[in-house]
Amino acid sequence: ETFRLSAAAGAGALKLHKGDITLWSVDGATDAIVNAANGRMLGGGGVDGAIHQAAGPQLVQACRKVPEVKPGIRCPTGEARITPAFELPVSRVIHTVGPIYDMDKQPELLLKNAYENSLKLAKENGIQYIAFPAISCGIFRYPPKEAANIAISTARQFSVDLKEVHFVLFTDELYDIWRETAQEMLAQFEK
Ligand code: AR6
Repeated sequence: ETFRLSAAAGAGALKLHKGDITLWSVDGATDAIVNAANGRMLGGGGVDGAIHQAAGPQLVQACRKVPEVKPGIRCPTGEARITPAFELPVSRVIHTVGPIYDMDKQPELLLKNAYENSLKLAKENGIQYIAFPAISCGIFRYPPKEAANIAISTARQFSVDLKEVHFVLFTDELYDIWRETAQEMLAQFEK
């Protein structure tokens, strides 16, 4: 399903899909998927595990080269880092770290920062098409409706920077929540 990110002519689009983000790509040159990583950036479960599996072992090698900002931490919560995508069909992977909902202070701000810093890094690297999973909505237990509000409102704020912002939702429940939230916040493209 496709929505307009703003009323302005030529503004970017928001597209929602259900499925596996490791299979997503638009052109293999100006596209990137976002990984819901952890601060160490050396892989994990959930979408992080799936992305590392699909990208192949070179991805963890590239992540190891990202400098640590404190011992063991390459990407603090709310920040983002970029690597090549290796065997994935996209050009780059943007790794971000969302908050652990019932543990981190100010989870709303940290989740907004994770989306915002991913979108800024995409722009700086010439990415025109980006796909996000539902950051923090799995192992990190963020309530999905609140997460959808933050995800879509932050995407809208950066709509001038990118041609398309996609969300690839892994479950029917998440897809329905994202669609409902987009319908509340955005106008739909004329069919
Ligand atoms: N494509 C799209 N979405 C997926 C996929 C996939 N292939 N696989 C899972 N999801 P999670 P988090 C969905 O747990 O909550 C890792 O261990 C999943 O259904 O992957 O940010 C990291 O290393 C959920 O809706 O990420 C961190 O330690 C969403 O992706 C920690 O988990 C996010 O769930 C991060 O936890």
